[in-house]
Amino acid sequence: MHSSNKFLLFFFLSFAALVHSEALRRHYKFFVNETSYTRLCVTKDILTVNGRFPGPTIHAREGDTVWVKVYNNGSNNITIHWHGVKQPRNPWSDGPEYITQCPIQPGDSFNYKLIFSIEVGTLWWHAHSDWSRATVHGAIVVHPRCGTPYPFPRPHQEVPIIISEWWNEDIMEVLEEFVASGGAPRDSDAYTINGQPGDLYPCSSQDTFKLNVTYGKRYLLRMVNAAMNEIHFVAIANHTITVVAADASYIKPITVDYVVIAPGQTLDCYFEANQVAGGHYYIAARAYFGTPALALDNTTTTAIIQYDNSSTTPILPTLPDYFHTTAVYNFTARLRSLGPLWYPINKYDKRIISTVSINSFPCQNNSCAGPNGTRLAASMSNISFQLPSIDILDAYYYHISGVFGTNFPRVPPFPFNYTGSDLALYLQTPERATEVRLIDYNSTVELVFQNTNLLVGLDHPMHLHGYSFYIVGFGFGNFNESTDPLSYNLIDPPLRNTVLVPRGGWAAIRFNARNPGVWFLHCHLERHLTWGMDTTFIVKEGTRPQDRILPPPRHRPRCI
Ligand SMILES: *[C@@H]1O[C@H](CO)[C@@H](O)[C@H](O)[C@H]1NC(C)=O
Ligand SMILES: *[C@@H]1O[C@H](CO)[C@@H](O)[C@H](O)[C@H]1NC(C)=O
Ligand SMILES: *[C@@H]1O[C@H](CO)[C@@H](O)[C@H](O)[C@H]1NC(C)=O
Ligand SMILES: *[C@@H]1O[C@H](CO)[C@@H](O)[C@H](O)[C@H]1NC(C)=O
Ligand SMILES: *[C@@H]1O[C@H](CO)[C@@H](O)[C@H](O)[C@H]1NC(C)=O
Ligand SMILES: *[C@@H]1O[C@H](CO)[C@@H](O)[C@H](O)[C@H]1NC(C)=O
Ligand SMILES: *[C@@H]1O[C@H](CO)[C@@H](O)[C@H](O)[C@H]1NC(C)=O
Ligand SMILES: *[C@@H]1O[C@H](CO)[C@@H](O)[C@H](O)[C@H]1NC(C)=O
Ligand SMILES: *[C@@H]1O[C@H](CO)[C@@H](O)[C@H](O)[C@H]1NC(C)=O
Ligand SMILES: *[C@@H]1O[C@H](CO)[C@@H](O)[C@H](O)[C@H]1NC(C)=O
Ligand SMILES: *[C@@H]1O[C@H](CO)[C@@H](O)[C@H](O)[C@H]1NC(C)=O
Ligand SMILES: *[C@@H]1O[C@H](CO)[C@@H](O)[C@H](O)[C@H]1NC(C)=O
Ligand SMILES: [Cu+2]
Repeated sequence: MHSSNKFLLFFFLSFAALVHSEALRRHYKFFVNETSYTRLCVTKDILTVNGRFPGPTIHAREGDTVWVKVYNNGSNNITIHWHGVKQPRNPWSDGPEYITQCPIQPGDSFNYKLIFSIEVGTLWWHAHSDWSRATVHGAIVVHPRCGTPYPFPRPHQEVPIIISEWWNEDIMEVLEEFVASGGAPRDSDAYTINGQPGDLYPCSSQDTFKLNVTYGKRYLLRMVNAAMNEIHFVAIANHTITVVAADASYIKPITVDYVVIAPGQTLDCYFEANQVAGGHYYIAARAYFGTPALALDNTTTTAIIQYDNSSTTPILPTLPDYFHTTAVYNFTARLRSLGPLWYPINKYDKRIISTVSINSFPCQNNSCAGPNGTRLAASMSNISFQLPSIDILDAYYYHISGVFGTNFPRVPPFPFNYTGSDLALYLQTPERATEVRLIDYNSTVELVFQNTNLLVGLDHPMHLHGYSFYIVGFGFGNFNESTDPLSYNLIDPPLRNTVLVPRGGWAAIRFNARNPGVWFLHCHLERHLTWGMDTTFIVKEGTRPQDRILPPPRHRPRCI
């Protein structure tokens, strides 16, 4: 090579490295406060990080450790969860309030330590206290290790696409009204893409999120569903989408007309700007409800892809119908992990079966807004989980008794025809308790979620903290312990942190319990989380020092 070329190449590479490493910081500062925003012609204060909605993107590299100091400059308690970051041995920084920490109170701060391990791709962070995550959330981009390319063609540009949900009322009022009434929460007024509803809503055309594209280039969309209560279909008019990763784990690429993304999930996908005629095209997202029994927000949020040499009215893509369950599970069935499995899952040590149900409690004078005047609830294995007032991690670590019990059952306490119609009314009422399940260190767990048709059968995105798990199977009807495992995929199941459990069906996951700690397990639909479709797994410590929970950070928020 000619020496001046060499010099130029060296200069170029150093410059590229500089640009990249600047994005990869080890320390971030998050200032949480109320900031004024206008959407749908309504101006109100929303809780934000650094004044931004959605909040700032965190960039990290595979295996990094990153610190985020969160200052609470607002007027509500807050905690932040790093969704999908496994935090090996470090439950202290996981974030769910009253599970691994007490909230950061106004005027206080907490320095979270994020330990990345095998995650690569897109994750996200969000508030994990009351309903603050409606506006307190942002993307986490985990870049591959230095010198490791993507296992797919290099994109020209990478863009976060964060779907979320907007209420014209204050979110704390929505939550209070919801809890007080005993019924369903009021519907949101819009969905948003990167904080903007899009031009199908009033007062929104100016600010619609737009992505300029050049013919012949490839664009990587780092998609997050941060919506509170709805699973979404997403499509791009006249462009197919190639999905390459799910929940920060590579999959065998699939090319599809639409994607399905549940709250808590992420998808890395690219599209080719291949329209010779140029033009403007909508990226559109709207909800999947599963059943007409729910009247949820049925609006459509949009962003626009615009080719640089044209201006036309954007074209809308076709999205599957609100009730199209087959369209959802056709998509999820196609996700297969790309590489070899991280650990063997052909055998398991313990199978846990848990029902996931919508329930109701009796209400004084039948005055609640649930069916027949009852109070709506939700449960796992018939236990509607109650948050304690001291976090479970502290209670466990410091042996404080009376905070939680260890009787979360291995199988549902009484069997019934879970997916039957006309279920007996008495089955509707769960127990209220704070019961966890203890898991042996390094055991391989199979966890089967059995959906039920109590009150209304709905799809539930179940999220486990501290782990990614292999989704080995799912199906419709009641899980059959002798026949259903025969059709498991033990070859290339997807590795995810949130699994969609079909309405009227079941889903089975396997994971190796090698991350000791206190890990929340819950439905990622916020209303179901509030109603108690939650539990906690305590994975015991191993015997060697490197198999134990890290020592607690010195300064932590107090529970008083
Ligand atoms: C909230 O924080 C943002 C960014 O940190 C700052 O610009 C703004 O002034 C703050 N607002 C209030 C009301 O303190
Ligand atoms: C934010 O809160 C921290 C303490 O948590 C305080 O030191 C800082 O001055 C506050 N910043 C603003 C802008 O209020
Ligand atoms: C995108 O293209 C439009 C029209 O050509 C232009 O006005 C706008 O500034 C561009 N936006 C960006 C971010 O480059
Ligand atoms: C986009 O797709 C629609 C059908 O879905 C077709 O009618 C239209 O011609 C396409 N437009 C362009 C610009 O390719
Ligand atoms: C836009 O650019 C493409 C590629 O250069 C070209 O083929 C196409 O004719 C252009 N379209 C318009 C409307 O100018
Ligand atoms: C959305 O729901 C409203 C009733 O709440 C109904 O009037 C409207 O037709 C629905 N829109 C769509 C696109 O289904
Ligand atoms: C789902 O997949 C099945 C079999 O692979 C196919 O017959 C069916 O048409 C698909 N349905 C949809 C809505 O894509
Ligand atoms: C329930 O009804 C009784 C008698 O009708 C009444 O005294 C009481 O205030 C009612 N309670 C509520 C919560 O409405
Ligand atoms: C409401 O009460 C009626 C009459 O007792 C009963 O048939 C129905 O199943 C009840 N619905 C619910 C959701 O409890
Ligand atoms: C469970 O309920 C379904 C739907 O009502 C019915 O088809 C099935 O036969 C029932 N199974 C058993 C074992 O009763
Ligand atoms: C975990 O269990 C496997 C299989 O029983 C064993 O080979 C391995 O050494 C164990 N690892 C640890 C860290 O205990
Ligand atoms: C904030 O957190 C503290 C500590 O857990 C708690 O005592 C207080 O009730 C919380 N405040 C609100 C409004 O929830
Ligand atoms: Cu749910």
